[in-house]
Amino acid sequence: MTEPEIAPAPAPARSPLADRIVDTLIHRIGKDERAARKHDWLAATILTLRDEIIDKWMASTRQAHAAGAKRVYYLSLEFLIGRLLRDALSNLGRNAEVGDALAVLGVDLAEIEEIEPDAALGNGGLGRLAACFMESMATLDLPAYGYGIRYVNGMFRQRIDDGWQVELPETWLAHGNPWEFERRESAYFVGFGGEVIGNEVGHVHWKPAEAVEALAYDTPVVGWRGKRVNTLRLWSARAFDPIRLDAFNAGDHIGALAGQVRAESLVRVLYPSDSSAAGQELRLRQEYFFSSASIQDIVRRHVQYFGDIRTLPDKAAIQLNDTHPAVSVAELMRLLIDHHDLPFDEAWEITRKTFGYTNHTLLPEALESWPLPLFERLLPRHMQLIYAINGRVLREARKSDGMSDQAVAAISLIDENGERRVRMANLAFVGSHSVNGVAALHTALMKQTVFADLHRLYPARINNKTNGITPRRWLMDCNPGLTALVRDAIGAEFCDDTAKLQSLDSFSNDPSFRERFSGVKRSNKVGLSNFIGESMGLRLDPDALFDVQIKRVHEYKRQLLNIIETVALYDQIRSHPEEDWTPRVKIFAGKAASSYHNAKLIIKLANDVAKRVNSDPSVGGLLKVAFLPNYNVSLAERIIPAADLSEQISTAGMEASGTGNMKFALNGALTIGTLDGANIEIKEHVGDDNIVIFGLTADEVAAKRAGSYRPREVIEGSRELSQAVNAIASGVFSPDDPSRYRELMNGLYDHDWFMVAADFDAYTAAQRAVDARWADQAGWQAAAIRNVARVGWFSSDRTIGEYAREIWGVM
Ligand code: BZD
Repeated sequence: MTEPEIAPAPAPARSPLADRIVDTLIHRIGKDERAARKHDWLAATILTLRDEIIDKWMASTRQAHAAGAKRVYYLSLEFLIGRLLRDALSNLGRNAEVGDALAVLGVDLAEIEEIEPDAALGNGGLGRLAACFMESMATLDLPAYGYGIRYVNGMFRQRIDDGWQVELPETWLAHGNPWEFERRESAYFVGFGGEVIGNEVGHVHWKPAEAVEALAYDTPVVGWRGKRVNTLRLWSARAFDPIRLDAFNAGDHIGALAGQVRAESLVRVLYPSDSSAAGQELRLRQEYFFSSASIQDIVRRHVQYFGDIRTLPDKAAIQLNDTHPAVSVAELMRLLIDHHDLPFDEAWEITRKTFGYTNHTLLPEALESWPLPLFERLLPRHMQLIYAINGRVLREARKSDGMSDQAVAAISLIDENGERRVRMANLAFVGSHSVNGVAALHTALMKQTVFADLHRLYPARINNKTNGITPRRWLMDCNPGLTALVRDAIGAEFCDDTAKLQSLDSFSNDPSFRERFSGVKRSNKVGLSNFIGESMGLRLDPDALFDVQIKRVHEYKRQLLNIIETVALYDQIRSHPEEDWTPRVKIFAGKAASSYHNAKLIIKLANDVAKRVNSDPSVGGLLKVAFLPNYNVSLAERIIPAADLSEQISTAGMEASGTGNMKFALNGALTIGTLDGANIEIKEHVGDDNIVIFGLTADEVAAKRAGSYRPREVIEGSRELSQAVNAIASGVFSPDDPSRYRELMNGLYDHDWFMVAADFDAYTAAQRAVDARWADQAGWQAAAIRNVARVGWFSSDRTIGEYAREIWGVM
């Protein structure tokens, strides 16, 4: 008997969109369908989408122009934007359509999304905040530009070799960048060094000794529902003379290229330190390079559209993301005075009305200041202007009641203690009409500590804008399961306004909803477990409690507290195997600044502890430790939806805000945290019963530091803590080098600046309270649901609305 003939199923018809993608592939990538590899499909898809975005982009620009609208300029040395394709597709509502079109072509959208490079032009929270803000400004239909640097090598790639962090260059541009447009017409001269001719009274002319050309690359930023498309403009650098032919012809083939090499060094790497001022000349050059290009561009656009430079504050709001762009204050003054012939006083008024400054840290080592001789050599005209600004500010200070000499010295733009230095935070403060902190506690501490005297002189200037995160990337795109579940329960309105998540609250009492909710979490945990299994060979139980701390590694963030507690728990489980322990998986990820010795040692310790614990059959399935290499935005998108417990355990008073804390809560993790940064406001929103708070307050930390805190006594007084610390110090986890952690542990005994010992018992107790809550799964899921329902306020749409109304005057 012959088999009946089955006609092949007719190939699904190609949509016009599929045809366009193929057309792009052929004509712009130069490949046909058979030859195309995944990267070619990725580029063709992005270019096709970009063509559609361009129409909206131009419409947005035209509309702002026609309305004579005020524009917002967000100046940031960092934009941690991550991958863009999924975000753009979902904001345009084109996910399904593009997925179908590619499927017909035999291409899996999820697969090509996964190979898009993660654009890591930032270190951590500050850079990611800038990216969330860009998306929210487009969503709120605000005409806005982001300005930054197009680093050739962004944040380094982290490899873990035998437990140690190894830094490798990140090559995100290796396959080209289909998102960006090179704007050959937008190029500016940026000078360095040289001399100032003339004096402050007459006409002044700065003759730089060297110069580079700043060249613009624009990336479209698509808002939610594609309402508006804004521009992220990143500067690259090139020499005016790419090759000196005279030198080349004379045989100096290398020297002939020196100018180009020097220019390129400006945009070559992101400084990978997030917690100490970089200090090197190249960093100041980067700061001035991007500030100058951006301010020139803003001024050029204003004059072109509005004619009169004196109306700048009515039409432009420039926000300084920390002090990295603070030299912009002096640069705008220079352009107004030297190029637009305005008198100093008028220039100063325009400048102050135009700028706003956001502070992100109180850590003294992170407050930027530059040796005065270096600053003067590199930017002689700016130095003159800073002296003139300082003269004005100090006169005001001396006139003001009750200002001591000490207070006046603290206000000065020049630090006269020891080697004279230019204080960038003071420059940003006096040059702005608004100075904001990023969470309520942080803002209060700014007033009491680093800016106490400036605050007394200008009491109306400091204000708070609690950070937020974009719910598109951090809920809808990274957690489609939860998004669908929430939509089924309360409708889709929350997609346009996260305050509407509130209606989810009552579902916390609905057992069937709780079951579906925990089902979504479980499937996210299975996904993460598979990923960890495949990439690290570590098998995890998705029913264990996933306890996650992912962020930059820094002593103040206290990964060490978490690791020591893990060691203590390990010890307890081994001593009392009969007890009813909650199975836990401790997940860590994060990069350490390459020069930060203790942070790198903490990474090694996490890996050493993982190695020992994971291979110990006596703790079996009860405890596993995983340090995931190369933490970045994409990895965060994978981990956060799978977390049960969010570790936000910084020493109180030290984490300005935190934004990871918000992402976890929005994805239904419970927080274990200190009363620090935005944790305090998260607690107020979710309610005391739905968060686990422990430890010293910021005031108590300050009092302990000022008083007679004796960590040695604390450690010796706690059996669990001393056992864990001694085990680590004596080499239990580092048999190959028993003294590896001796110094690190001695630091706890001797000074314990970060209060690890002081908070240890409270932290352990809080962890055991977490175990007890976990045993009551209905209660746990209910609390997790209430977290999702109650943290809608932490949307960056809300934050940007506040900036727009209260700082920028654009809403
Ligand atoms: O900014 C962070 C703070 O530590 C967080 O508390 C806060 O939530 C975010 C956003 O406001 N600061 C940084 O991320 N800082 C840096 O990355 C940085 C980079 C270069 C130089 C100095 C600091």
